[in-house]
Amino acid sequence: MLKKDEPSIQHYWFGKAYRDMWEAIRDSQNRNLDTARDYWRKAKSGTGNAAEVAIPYLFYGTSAGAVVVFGTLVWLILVPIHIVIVGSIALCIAVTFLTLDFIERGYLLFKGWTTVCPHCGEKVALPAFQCANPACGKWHYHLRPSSFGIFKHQCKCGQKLPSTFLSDRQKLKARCPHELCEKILDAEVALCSSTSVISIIGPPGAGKTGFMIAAMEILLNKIAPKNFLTGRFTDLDSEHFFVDEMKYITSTGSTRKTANHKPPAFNALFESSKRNISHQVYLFDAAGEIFLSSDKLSNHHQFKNITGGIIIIDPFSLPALHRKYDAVLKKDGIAASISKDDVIDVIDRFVIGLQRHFGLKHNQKISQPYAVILTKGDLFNLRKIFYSGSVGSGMTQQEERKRVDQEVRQKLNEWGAAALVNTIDTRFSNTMFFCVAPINLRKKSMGYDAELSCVGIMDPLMWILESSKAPIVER
Ligand SMILES: Nc1nc2c(ncn2[C@@H]2O[C@H](COP(=O)(O)OP(=O)(O)OP(=O)(O)O)[C@@H](O)[C@H]2O)c(=O)[nH]1
Ligand SMILES: [Mg+2]
Ligand SMILES: [Zn+2]
Ligand SMILES: [Zn+2]
Repeated sequence: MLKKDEPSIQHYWFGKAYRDMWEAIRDSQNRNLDTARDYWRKAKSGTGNAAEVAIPYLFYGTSAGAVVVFGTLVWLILVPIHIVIVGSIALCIAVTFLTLDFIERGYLLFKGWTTVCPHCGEKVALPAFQCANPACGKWHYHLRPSSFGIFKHQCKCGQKLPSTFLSDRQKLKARCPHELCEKILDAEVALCSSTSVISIIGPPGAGKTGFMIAAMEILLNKIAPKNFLTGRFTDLDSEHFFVDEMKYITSTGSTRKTANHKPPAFNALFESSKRNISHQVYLFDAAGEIFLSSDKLSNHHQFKNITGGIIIIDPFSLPALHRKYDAVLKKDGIAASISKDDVIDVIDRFVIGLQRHFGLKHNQKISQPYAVILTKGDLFNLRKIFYSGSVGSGMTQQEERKRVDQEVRQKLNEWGAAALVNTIDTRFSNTMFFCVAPINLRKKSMGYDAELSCVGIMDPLMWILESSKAPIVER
């Protein structure tokens, strides 16, 4: 919810001008009446004989009457003229600020600039800006061309603040305008960039965080340079989490379970001054537990702004592979890293959550692109089933994607997951199936050795970014 009270002074022609005008109108009428009262007093001042009483009475009485009648007449003519003049000036200013506001909004729309708060997931049409006067520090929630001012608003402390991006509003300190969040935002990034919100969905332990770390690595170090962009994290929390998680994977062979200590989102900005691009990719990796109840989704506003999604499936949790590999996984001591929950339940609850809380209609399929990903493809060389021998087969990228999509679907059917494929097809209208290996876990004589290998991550990412027309991959 946006706060309504604005600590700015109304523009003169929308506030004080009216008070001044009413003051002037009241004042002129009072003066009229004072003059009439004055004459009336004089009219009654005659003493002596009848003539001495009647003459001033006649003269000043007529004058008092004339002042009341003609004064009021003139007053009645001048008041509307005054109102029209003040109103016209206010109207001109209103037209100017409405036009400028319209142009600014149109420009943002044309550029596709829109941001989603990395902290609460709500869309941020306009951040709140802090008064530049350190002694004041009040937050302004409507710093745009308006009745508070066209290019500048004046804070109640007297400080003038720029109110358009033409007048450098983005240089002010900004924060999320949503009452329950109010976390600091980089105004330049929030105001002047477009955003892809990619949500990662899957049960606890499916491999969402492993995928997310690998996806960010590929975005920053492969996709960005390939498209002549520079990429960086938009906040230190995300950057620290990324570095820590990479270290944790290589030192322990595992990711950390997602809990509250991690940033709710993983946000990076990709820029190219040459190609006039400034695009944020926001990967949202919630703890798998939120998908075990549709009502836990309601706090995560990211879900109403999704531009693309990823459904993570741990293949070793599927019936056939579970039967085949469970004993070996237990013997090797890695059975705990296999997901235990049913992906169909997760998808059903996700869809119910979207219907209950985020406006998805009951008979409506989810239309954004969703990559359905079998992960942990390094274990037992699973990924090789889909990719061996296909390299250099003369297929186009599209044909190769389609081939893998068909093969993964077929294998899922063989592995006892036909109902899962069916659920996905009933709930989503734009999907593509992949198999990846974000981490490579190698067995050693003593324990395991692990690295972030990112095998196959590029393809689903590119597919989602292309399908959702993200400017960083548009040709
Ligand atoms: N061998 C292998 N293990 C993986 C891979 N990806 C994830 N894992 C392991 O699988 C387990 C669960 O992975 P996470 O990525 O933490 O799973 P998650 O879906 O984020 O789980 P929650 O945070 O509980 O929702 C961890 O032990 C990971 O190390 C992979 O590509 N290969
Ligand atoms: Mg996780
Ligand atoms: Zn927020
Ligand atoms: Zn101030």
